[in-house]
Amino acid sequence: MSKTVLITGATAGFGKAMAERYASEGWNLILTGRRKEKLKELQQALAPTPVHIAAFDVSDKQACFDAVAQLPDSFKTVDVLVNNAGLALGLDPAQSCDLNDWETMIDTNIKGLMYMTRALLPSMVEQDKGHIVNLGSVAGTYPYPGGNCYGGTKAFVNHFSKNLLADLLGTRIRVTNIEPGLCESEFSVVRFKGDKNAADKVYQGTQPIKPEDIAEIVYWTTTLPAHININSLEVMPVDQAFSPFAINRK
Ligand code: NDP
Ligand code: 8X3
Repeated sequence: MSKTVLITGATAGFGKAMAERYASEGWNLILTGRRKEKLKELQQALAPTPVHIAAFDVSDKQACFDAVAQLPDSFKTVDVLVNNAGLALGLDPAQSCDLNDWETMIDTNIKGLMYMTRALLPSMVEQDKGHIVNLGSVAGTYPYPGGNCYGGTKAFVNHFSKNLLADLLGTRIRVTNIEPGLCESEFSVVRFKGDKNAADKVYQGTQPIKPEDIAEIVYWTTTLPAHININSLEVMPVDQAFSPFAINRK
């Protein structure tokens, strides 16, 4: 019988690439995001793969629980939940950034991920099977100027993922936190609020990771033998590395 994956944020970037990857292996798909038209386009492009779409904002608690409660019977058993929907907004220093941006990042990257997890976990526990893959980031481990709240939300994702594993010991449920570095998607266009030039500069002259690469890695973690859990996986392009500590000199 085909397995089912629920991917949040499937209208673009990693989520869309994951939808294509899982569809190519014969999985049933539940695809979510706010842009209904994009979900419909993807559903059509993936035909005849069985695809259920649900357009909602993950920061809306009720909408998350409703979407899960209203899954059609043939999609009710979710084998893999990919908590991928998320965003960075702005790169301004903490002292001058827009507080609304911080709230949106917390509502989406933290609360949305929590709601979807909490909505699906009881049925996973009841069936004693399932896999939750969260999209963290290298920003959750390594600070950088302007990373402030975005990095904070991804640090939450890292620790929440590991704490889930602690609670789920004794079940067959797996939890994985994928922590990518520089990847080209709509991510920077969103971060710079539609400024495509600023977004393009992030990737200029370098070879970032592609959404398809992340899709491959996510797919791999969820198709390993059932006794193996990848707790976390940090992945950066070869063209990205670390800097020395910054020092202020008078
Ligand atoms: P994209 O901007 O390309 O895609 C983000 C997806 O999230 C879209 O499908 C968007 O759909 C969805 N989304 C955003 N906000 C909401 C919301 N409130 N409710 C529902 N869906 C939402 O970014 P990526 O594919 O690059 O990013 C995916 C994840 O990976 C994010 O969590 C991001 O933080 C993380 N990540 C990205 C990295 C990168 O460099 N690109 C590196 C490390 C981590 P819609 O607009 O239709 O709602
Ligand atoms: C996205 C990677 O370095 O832009 O999570 O924060 S970074």
